[in-house]
Amino acid sequence: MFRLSALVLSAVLLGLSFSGSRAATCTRPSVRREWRKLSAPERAEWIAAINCLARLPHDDALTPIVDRSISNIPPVNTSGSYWDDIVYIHMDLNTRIHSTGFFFPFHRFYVHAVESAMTERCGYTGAFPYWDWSIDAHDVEHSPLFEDSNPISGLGGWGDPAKDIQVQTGGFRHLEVAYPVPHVLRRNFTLQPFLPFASVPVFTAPEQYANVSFTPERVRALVDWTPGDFVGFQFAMEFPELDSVIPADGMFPEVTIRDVMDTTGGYLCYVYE
Ligand SMILES: [Cu+2]
Repeated sequence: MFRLSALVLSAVLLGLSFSGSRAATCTRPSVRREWRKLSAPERAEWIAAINCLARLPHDDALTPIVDRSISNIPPVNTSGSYWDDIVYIHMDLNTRIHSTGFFFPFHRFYVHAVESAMTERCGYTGAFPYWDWSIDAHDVEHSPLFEDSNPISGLGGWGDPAKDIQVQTGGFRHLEVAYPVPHVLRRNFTLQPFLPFASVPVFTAPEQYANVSFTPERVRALVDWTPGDFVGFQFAMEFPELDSVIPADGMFPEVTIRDVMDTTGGYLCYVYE
């Protein structure tokens, strides 16, 4: 029943898919750089663009497609911001985009969509940065990324436990977010992230410490499994249907998995430094 309705929905969405994408070309790909390689003004511009999206109003185009009895999330908060809408689609689509063939394609699409919103709505001029967390995997808690308290260019530290773990420093210290309830950005750190899910059978070792399972060596082995080969990696994870439309809850023009298989194929146009 659920699968059937998902199929019908896919067929409907297919007709609405973004058809011009395959004709696009990519001659000057943007270069995504590691956060530490950005200058302070470049970091400040990225933070300012996120904060800008968080000042824009809710977009009525947001149309959740997953029944809330399945997504198990709060309803849309129309007093939230455009940034909250972006966050919401990731929550709404959780069961569609995680542990399925949409996993890699959706997240490529999603980061691209956020970057485009930053550029088009907030005048952001840079490329989307990334975090090479294998550098910090041995001690994520003390990663320099979370020790930069600069009020304009820093990501700020962990939240204050005495203040509802709300972030007190850095460029996001005033960021208000709407879900699950309106609050200032919280940021917690735990080495046992899966402990709360101990009763869920899929987590076979919920008490395990994250820095044991995700050593730099383990991360490297995962990446090197199919080095630089997103297509091979994607197929190895789960055979995707290339014509499947990536869901976007009405927020962004929809494209197919095929459109995001190549980061310099035209619809996407970026490389990693
Ligand atoms: Cu995700």
